[in-house]
Parts: sequence; C-alpha cells; structure tokens
Amino acid sequence: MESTFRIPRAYTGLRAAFVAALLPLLSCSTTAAPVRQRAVRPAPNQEWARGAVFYEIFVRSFADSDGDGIGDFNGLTSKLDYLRNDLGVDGIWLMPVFQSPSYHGYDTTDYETIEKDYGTNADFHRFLEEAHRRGIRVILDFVMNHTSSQHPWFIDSASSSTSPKRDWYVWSATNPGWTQPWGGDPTWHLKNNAYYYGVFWSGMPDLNYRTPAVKAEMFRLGRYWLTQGADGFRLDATRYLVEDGPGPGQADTPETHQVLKEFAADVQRTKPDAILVAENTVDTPTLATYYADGLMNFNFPLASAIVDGVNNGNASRIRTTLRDMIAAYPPRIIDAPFLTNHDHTRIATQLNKDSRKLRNAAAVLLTLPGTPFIYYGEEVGLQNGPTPADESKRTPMPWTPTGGFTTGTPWFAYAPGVATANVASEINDPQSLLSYYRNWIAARKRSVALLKGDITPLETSSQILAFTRDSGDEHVLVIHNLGDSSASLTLPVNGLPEAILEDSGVSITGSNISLPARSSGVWRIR
Ligand SMILES: [Ca+2]
Ligand SMILES: [Ca+2]
Repeated sequence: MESTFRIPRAYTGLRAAFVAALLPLLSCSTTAAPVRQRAVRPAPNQEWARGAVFYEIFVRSFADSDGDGIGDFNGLTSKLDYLRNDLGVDGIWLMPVFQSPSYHGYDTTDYETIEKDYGTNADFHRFLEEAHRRGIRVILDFVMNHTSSQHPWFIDSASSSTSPKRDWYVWSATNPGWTQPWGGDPTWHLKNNAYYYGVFWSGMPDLNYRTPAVKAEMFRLGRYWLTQGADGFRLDATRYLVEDGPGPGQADTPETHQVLKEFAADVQRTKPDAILVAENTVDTPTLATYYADGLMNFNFPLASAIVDGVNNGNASRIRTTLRDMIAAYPPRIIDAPFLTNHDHTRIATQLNKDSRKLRNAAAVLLTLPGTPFIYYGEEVGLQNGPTPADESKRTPMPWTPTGGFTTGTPWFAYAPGVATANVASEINDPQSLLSYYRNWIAARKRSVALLKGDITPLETSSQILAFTRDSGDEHVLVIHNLGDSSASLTLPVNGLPEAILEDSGVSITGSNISLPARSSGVWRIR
C-alpha cells in the first residue's frame, strides 16, 4: 500500500546553473557532505544483490496457463526463460501471493497458503525451483502492518473485548479521532461498540506489534517462507508498523524502527543472504534512517526525480537527489532504484508514449548503483489501462499484438497500444524498447563498476546527467543527454575512454563527446 506521497518542493530549482560545457568538478559531493548516518554495512552475504536487476510481477496479470483469465504460477513459470534469457533479470519481486479477498492481495486472510486464483502451494514451489534453477532469486511481498478484516485473527479479535486475540489488533473504547497522516480519512473504525485502528481503511486492520504474540507469529511466518525457499521480502508499508499518536505520530516512530531491526536480525539469522526491501515513501534523509534497521529501501525521491527530469529534459533534480543521497545515506548501502511500481501511473503514460524519453529513463535506471527494479511491462512500453482505477496500473502483460496473456477473457482489459507495445513484436527488433532494456542490462553485467561501483555526480549543463562509477579497479563514465537537442561536451575525466555501450550517433573525437538528443553512453576509462 502506498500513501499519497509528494516530493517536497525543495528538491526542485536548487540548481539553475546552465553551464554550456561540463566542468570537471569531481567529488564535489564529498567536500561539503553533512554528518553521515552511523555506518551501516550490509551483510557480506547480501552482496549478490548489489547490481542485480529485479523485476516486479503482479501474478494475476502476468500469464494465465488455464484460460480462466487470471494469471497463475504455472503461467509465470512458463515465462521464466523470457525473463532470464531475453531480458536478463536476476531477481523477481512477487506482489502478494497469499490468500486474500481482494484482487491485489494486500489484505491477507492466510499467510501460509498461496492465493487459490494463482494455483497451489505446490505450483508455487515448482515456480520457485524453476526460478532458482535459472539463477533467478525471488522475494515475496510481506504485508506486516495489517491483515484483511476477514482474517480469522481479526474476526476473533473483534468478537469480544475478552477474546484471546483482542490485543492482536489495536482497540479503543472511544474514538480517538485520528486521521490518516497523508490525508483526511479516519484511521479508527467502529465495530461491535469499539474502535479499531486501520491506517489504510476499515478492511485492513493494523496488527498490534506491542503484543508479543503478534510479533512472534509474524516473525515465525517470515522464517517459514525463508525456509520454504524465498530469498527475502519486499516489506509493505513498513513506516506505519507501530503508531503512538495522531498525525505524524502514526509513521516513522522509534518503536517501528525497533520492530524492523528485530525482524531484520531474525531474517538474517534464518537465511543470511536474504534481502529485505522496504516501502517507505519518504524524503531522502528519513529514508536514510531505515538503512540502520538492516533494510534496503525503494528510492521514491529518486524515482520521482528521474521521471520528472526525463519528462522535462532537465537533469538538475536527479543530480540534486543523488547528492542528497550521498550526503545522507550510510556508505556502501545497497540502493533500490526504480521508475514506477504498481501504485503509479505507468511510465509509458507519464512520458506520453515518447519512445525517446522511455529509452532515456531506462538507460538512467540501469546505470545507477544498487538493485534496479523494473515494473513488469515497462520494458515493452506498457501504458496505463483504460479506466482511472488502480487496476489500470496493473493490466495484463502484452505478449502478442492481440494480448496473448490468456486463451480466455482477461480478468481486466489490456491497456491501449497492445498492437505494437508487446513482447512478440519487439523481441527480434533491434530498435525496440525491449532490445534497449536488454542491451543496457547486458552492458551492466559487462562492467564491475556499473554493477557495484560508487557513484559521483558531475556538474554539467542542465540537459546532461553525468556521473562516474568506481569499483576501485574499474573507473566508468556515464553520460545521458536528456535534452531534445544534441549536446557536445569536453571529456570530464582524464584517461582514454573505451565504450561499454554507446547509443547510435554518440561519438568521441579527441576529448570531445557528442550525444544526439535523448541518448546515452558509458565508457570505461583507461
Ligand atoms: Ca489461471
Ligand atoms: Ca501499524
């Protein structure tokens, strides 16, 4: 679940500089860096995730094996070769796959049983085995903050003030009257003459982590899926775990951080190479505080800056955000950058189907440090669906010009543009968006610095995003032209550039680099 999130305006307009050529201002971000967070080093066992490319999948919409119009695990298993061989992904994030009354699954009624629409637990295990056999790791969406109001725990809890499960949820005899920290809706809901707390809505009552039995049970469920083979979790709505007052007291509390620390430690004891990637929709300094809990974090401020920067042909806010991260984040954490997820308008729609902008966004994402996450369909230009509902952000994967997701009737309509924006039409076309994604993922894997190196943004004109990536042994220069006009600049580093990947028309003559509009290049510097 995501609350309404807006990047503070302070992220924009800080750098109005319009320098015509690159200024070789190396490492300017480190000279005036504020005090860093306490050093947090990810466990060495998690190093596999540094650089790995992940792919977010909504099982209901990915591939249907039996013609009932609903995607399932057998369908997903049949597409693993596409993900591994044709695209090059190293990991999968599965949106919720446990039993749920809703189509999206973010309100669970049974944390140990695979959603029946998607198949059986055995189907899930076969999928997991086939993914692992191909070298793909799988993390599961783990919804810790709340359950469904139809979960047996809540039904028991709500049945009486003396129920054994009463304290598994948060109850009050009177209405405290709080509203959502991001909006005006109430967070206390009336049931059987008492009020229970549910920050998202009445159908999702919050679990009570002050009750030791709740913490013990949720931690046990985490261990259960790790021992079943999961490679970690995407953690839903983690900043709302423990609330202690109205308004801002409902997020980012010290008790929330404490529960997350204990959960991360438990996960690491159970499976040392497991990763946890948290959904904390906050600004960069607040996001930084969650790394100390032992989590990776989706980089919401950077995602918003990239989409905005690509759309406007201006790299300034991306550069500022990168510098904010370097200043605030503990050194050597593993970032989790992305462009959009299941809560956002599809990037093809946000960028008005402009194929040059879609390439720009892909190249930026895939040259960043950390673990980039691609939302399914982004690689073929999947647009938002035909209605204003959230389902339109999660429409069936377009495999062929007529859809190809099911032999039956899809559970929700295909998005517009399926005739051209689909896997079959793009897979053998070297000029397609899918080939562009494949090429940049492959380039990433040819360079240790691109996979694992630190990032240093360079000061440039506003239409250029340039940075170096350093792994110690390897030194790489990355330049993206986000502008609608060509750009020419002086090589901002010393040494001989050797192309790892250059878009068509990018050229270097002596110390001069030329980039056509909306193009990118990456060079190893010798
Ligand atoms: Ca099905
Ligand atoms: Ca909560």
